Amino acid sequence: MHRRRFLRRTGAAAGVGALTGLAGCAGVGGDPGYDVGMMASAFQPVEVTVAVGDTVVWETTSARGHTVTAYENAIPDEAEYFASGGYDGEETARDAWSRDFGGRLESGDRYSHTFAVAGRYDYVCIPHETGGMVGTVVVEE
Ligand SMILES: [Cu+2]
Repeated sequence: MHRRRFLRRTGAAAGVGALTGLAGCAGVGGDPGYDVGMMASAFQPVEVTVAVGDTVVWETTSARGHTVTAYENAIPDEAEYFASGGYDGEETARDAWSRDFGGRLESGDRYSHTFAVAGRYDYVCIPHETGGMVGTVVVEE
């Protein structure tokens, strides 16, 4: 599947580091360098399916700032919590946003997370939650 290959490639690019992967090669060869774009009020695509060990890269592709914030109760029990800003829990992430927009990804900013546990992960963009900006990562064995 194209998506699988794509994710594997971005994972490798992320390992290379900021010099290439994050320098902004959007559009080159049709590979945007990220897996999930954050549009004005939606994750695109809303759902992605990856394999255990894959890294998913999000990028804010609109002018508005967004967050990637896992729903603590909607990820596998054994899974590591994830949120832009590196917060270790949903409440912490929400508090940080309320306080000073902690975890905000401005236009062109990226966030990535490597999924080590199979299962379904639902996440949200805190400032646009009421607008329905939620997404899902499905991690297969
Ligand atoms: Cu948002």
